[in-house]
Amino acid sequence: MSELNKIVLKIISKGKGILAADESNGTMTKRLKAVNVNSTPENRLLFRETLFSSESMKDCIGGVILYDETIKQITKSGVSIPDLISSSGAVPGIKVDTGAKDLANSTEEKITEGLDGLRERLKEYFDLGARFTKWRGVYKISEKYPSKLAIHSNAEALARYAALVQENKMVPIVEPELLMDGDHSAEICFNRTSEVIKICFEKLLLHKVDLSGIILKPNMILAGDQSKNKITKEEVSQKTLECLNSSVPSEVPGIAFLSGGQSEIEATENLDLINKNNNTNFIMTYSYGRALQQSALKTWSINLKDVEATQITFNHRAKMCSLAARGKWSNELENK
Ligand code: 5MM
Repeated sequence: MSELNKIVLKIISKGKGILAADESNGTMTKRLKAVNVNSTPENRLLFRETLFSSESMKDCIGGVILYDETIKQITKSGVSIPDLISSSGAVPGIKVDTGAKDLANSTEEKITEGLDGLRERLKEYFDLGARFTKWRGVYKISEKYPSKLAIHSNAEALARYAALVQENKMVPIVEPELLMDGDHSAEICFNRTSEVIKICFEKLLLHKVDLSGIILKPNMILAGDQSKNKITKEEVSQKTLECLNSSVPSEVPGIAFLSGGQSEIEATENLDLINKNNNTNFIMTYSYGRALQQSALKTWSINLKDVEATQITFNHRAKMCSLAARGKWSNELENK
C-alpha cells in the first residue's frame, strides 16, 4: 500500500468522511451574513474552532478541508488549527484552487484558476501540516453546457493540479461539480456527469496521476433544482451508482460526495441509500460543507459563546452522516 493510499484510507474508512470548511472569505461572509454575524477573522476562527474541537471529530470526521486563512490561524488555547484537527485523529487538508473565473470564449462558463506558483504553495501547506488538498472544477448544466471547451480545460487543470499535489506527497481531492441549478432532468445530469468524469480520468491518466492516491468528489445524480420532474431517492442512489460504476476506474479507492445545495437530511438520506445499494468496490462517503454545517451555524449564531449547544448540533449531523456512510442511517435515529 502506498503512503498516499494510506492517507486516503485514514480519511474515508470506517464510516468517516470529510468536513468541507474551506469557504473562501467571500462565501463565508455570505454564510455569516445570512445568520446576522459579522464576518471578521476572529468570528470565522471561533465558529470553525468550535466545530473542530467537537466530540464527533474522533469517529465521524477523517479529514477537514481548510481555507488559506484558517490553516494559518491559532486557537485561543495557543494550538494551531492543523494541530487541533490532528489531535482528534483527523487529517488537515487545504483548498488550493484560487477560484472559478469566466472561461474565455465561453464566458457563461467557468474555469478554475490557481496553477501558477502552485508547487511552491504546496510545499508551504505541507509544512503547515496539510496532507491532502482540494481543487474544484465547476460546470453548469443546460441544453448547450457544459461545452467541450469547459469539460476539457477544467479536466486538464484538475489533472495538472493532482500531479503536482502527489509530487508533494499529498492526496488530491479531485472535485468536478456539475451544479444542481436549473430545470434539467436527472437523465441530462447523468449523461453530462458521466462525460465530465470520464474526461477527467483520461487527463489524470495522461498526467500519470496515481489513481490509488486520490479521492473523487462528485455530485450525486439529481434533477435540477427548478425541474418539475424530480426523481425518487431510490432512483438517485441507483443512477449515481450506475454513473460512477461506469465512469470511475476501479483503482480509485473512494468517492466523497459534495452536498451541492441539498438539505442536510436529503444529503444524508441519499448517501445512506447509495451505501445500502452499493454494488461497487468504492468506499462512498461525504465531503459536505453546507450539509454538515448549516444547523450548527444557526445554533452558533444565537449565542457565539455557547460552544456546547453548537457542538451538540454539529455532533448529531456528523453522526447521521457517518451512519449514512455505512448505510446504517434511519429516520428513527435522525429524530431520536
Ligand atoms: C465549502 O465550500 C466550498 C466552496 O467554497 P468557495 O466557493 O468559497 O471557494 C465548496 O467547494 C465545497 O467544498 C464543496 O462544494 C462541497 O460543499 P457543499 O456545500 O456543496 O457540500
